[in-house]
Amino acid sequence: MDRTIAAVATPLGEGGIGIVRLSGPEAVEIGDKIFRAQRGQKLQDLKTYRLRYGQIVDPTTDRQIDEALALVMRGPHSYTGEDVVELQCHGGIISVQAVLNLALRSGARLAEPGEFTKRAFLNGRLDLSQAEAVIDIIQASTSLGLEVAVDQLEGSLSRRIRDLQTRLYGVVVKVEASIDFPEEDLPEVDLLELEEALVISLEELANLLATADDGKILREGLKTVITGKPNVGKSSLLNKLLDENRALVTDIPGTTRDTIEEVINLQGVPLRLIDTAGIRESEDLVEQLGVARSLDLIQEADLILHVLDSSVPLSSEDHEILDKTKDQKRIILVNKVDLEPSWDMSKLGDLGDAPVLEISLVHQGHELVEQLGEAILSQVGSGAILSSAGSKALVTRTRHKHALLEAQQGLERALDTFRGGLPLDLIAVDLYEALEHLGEITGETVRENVLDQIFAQFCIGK
Ligand SMILES: Nc1nc2c(ncn2[C@@H]2O[C@H](COP(=O)(O)OP(=O)(O)OP(=O)(O)O)[C@@H](O)[C@H]2O)c(=O)[nH]1
Ligand SMILES: [Mg+2]
Repeated sequence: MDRTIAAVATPLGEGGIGIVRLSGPEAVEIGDKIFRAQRGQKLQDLKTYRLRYGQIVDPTTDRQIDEALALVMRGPHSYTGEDVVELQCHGGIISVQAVLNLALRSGARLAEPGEFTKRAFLNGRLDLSQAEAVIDIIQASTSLGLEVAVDQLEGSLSRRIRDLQTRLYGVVVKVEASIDFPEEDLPEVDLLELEEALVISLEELANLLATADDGKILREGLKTVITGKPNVGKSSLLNKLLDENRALVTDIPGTTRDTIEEVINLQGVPLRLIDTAGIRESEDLVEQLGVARSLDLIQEADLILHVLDSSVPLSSEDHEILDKTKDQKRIILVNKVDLEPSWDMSKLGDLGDAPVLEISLVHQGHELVEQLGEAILSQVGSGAILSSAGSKALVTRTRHKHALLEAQQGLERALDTFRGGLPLDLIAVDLYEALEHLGEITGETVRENVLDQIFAQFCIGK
């Protein structure tokens, strides 16, 4: 962090303003090399959080590149905790790039993706779960997802983790104290307190883990795979839900070859809708590849929308798909009910608790979209998502979920040891392990390569 980094912080493209951001020990110095304030004042003499109007000038040729506002924010009270200069220029692809190049030629190094936020983390401005929330805010695809990410940035998850850590450190202190004394000497009440602290911590972990499925859906979207044999109306369903003619629809079976993915916002829940190639045996190589992809996607789906055609006889393909998806959350859509039926519902056999909807994608309009939306939300139990979001911390990342699961296992072992009447020092090992896993969430005990992976998901300039 001894180098000063620079990057364009605004999206690449035409816009009213484009911002080049500098952070590091020489941010102000480099700023002064390339920015000339209208009134001649140096950025160096500027108080923190002040703006100056002036020109960006190439110091080697004295040529003016753009006009700009320069903002100075001195560390440690800046986003990164370091000296930061933001040059607010005109938002053109060439102009912003030219200003960045000047900064690079004047001593800055191009920032890596997420490096500003990484520095904020390393300087203690944010913990790791808050840094992750920054990227979630930027990438949120619905307002509900945004709400949860903002709460996390504000510290909702960090606080829950810290409370857990504090309680467990209390247990560790007691356990270590007791190691110096024979167990009989530990007062009865302390032992009870110790057990209670473990039990409460396990409950808290279970509560957090219970939010992980909903949290993941909010952050990543609900992977919803539209499947069925050829020509049943899968692409028609995608188009209907998107309200646009996104996928080709024809009466030729095997129209869709590749997968088509689009995101829709279902009452705040991002739905990643994926239309797939109709599943059947085929001689055609391209179609075979499409079918293989469809089968893979079925495995990865959070929710299956299985479309059937009521106007043609049920076939072995329909039954195969029903069998493949029997353990998954699914909704069965019996389509084309406007046509003469060629089979009745009893033929479908036992479908567990999957809802079966009779629909006509050709004849039904918006009321069908609403009906489908409700069926989808009720199937994924996202009533819970909608009511829980915003009111408490949600575990939105798989990384956090795994850390919590590991911590849970450690604590369960500790409790077993305790209840088994084994020596207390055995508990300490498990407690330390649980604490270490909790520390991964906030970043106290996280490994360097994990950090790199996390910040690599950011955009450059954040
Ligand atoms: N009568 C009637 N025809 C429909 C209905 N839904 C879809 N179709 C027609 O069925 C044909 C196939 O529709 P698609 O949406 O392309 O079906 P698909 O399942 O995507 O087909 P593949 O991509 O070949 O697997 C088209 O001609 C649609 O217009 C419906 O509710 N009623
Ligand atoms: Mg299709």
